[in-house]
Amino acid sequence: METWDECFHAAVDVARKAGEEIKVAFSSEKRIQTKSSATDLVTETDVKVENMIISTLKEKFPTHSFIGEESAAAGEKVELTDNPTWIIDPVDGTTNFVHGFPFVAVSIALSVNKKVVVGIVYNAILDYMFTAQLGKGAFMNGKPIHVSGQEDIKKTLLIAELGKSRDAKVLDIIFGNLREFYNEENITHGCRILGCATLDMCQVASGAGDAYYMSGKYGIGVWDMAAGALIVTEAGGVVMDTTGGPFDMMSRRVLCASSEKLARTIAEGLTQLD
Ligand code: LIP
Repeated sequence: METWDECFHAAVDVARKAGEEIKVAFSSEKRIQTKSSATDLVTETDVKVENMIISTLKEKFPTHSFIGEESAAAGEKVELTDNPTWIIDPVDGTTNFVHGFPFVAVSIALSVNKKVVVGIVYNAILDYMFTAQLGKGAFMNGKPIHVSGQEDIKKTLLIAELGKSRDAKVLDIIFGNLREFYNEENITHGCRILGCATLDMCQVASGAGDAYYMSGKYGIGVWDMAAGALIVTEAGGVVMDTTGGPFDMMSRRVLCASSEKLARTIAEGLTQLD
């Protein structure tokens, strides 16, 4: 079986380098622009870091393909083929980054035959390096991590996101979904919103949170999910579609949980956005 060790080490190295740039920029003045809407932010750091990651990996692996959040925003076609493909979010949690809220991460995944074999999520601000290789387990700062194994919704710390849309109908569904798990009958221990999809998934992987979901086309892309999904499954967790079907990283929907039972309970309670 082909191993992807060389790619794994290259991804860790370039994530660290990206993290250094993000950390310096985090406490400096930022130039902020908007992309698809007034709530979809981008900074010069997002673009600079993505270019650095792509050029570094391209030099090492010239035959590989690339999907990057900012390249996509600039109009590049997002196409996942069987060719080894690097999937990059240079600064996940850009709104957090702009405001100095320290849940910001660089996310790098390598997909081969449309299956993720390497996943790195690095929060340089807090120095949390989450790594996984297919079949080799998940780690935080080199130590193995595991999901909590929680099955009971009533003992769950649930993580969700609000997304970028401010459309009233979309918000009704988003807040309705939160209410489904935050009410008198279906009592979770609590709900958290961190503003950083990749770190949301890593919280589930490390057992700090029990489940996370994000549904719909309003703000989540393959770059927000690819690395995190591998880290969750390698930590013993479950990743599925928010409808309860199989996970498709190109679908813009994800539900991950510490157990199949918990994932199914949440999927049954969710109203879909699209
Ligand atoms: C963000 C996600 C966040 C989600 C936002 C957005 P970005 O990614 O990490 O969880 O709620 O809508 O997609 O744009 O900061 O890389």
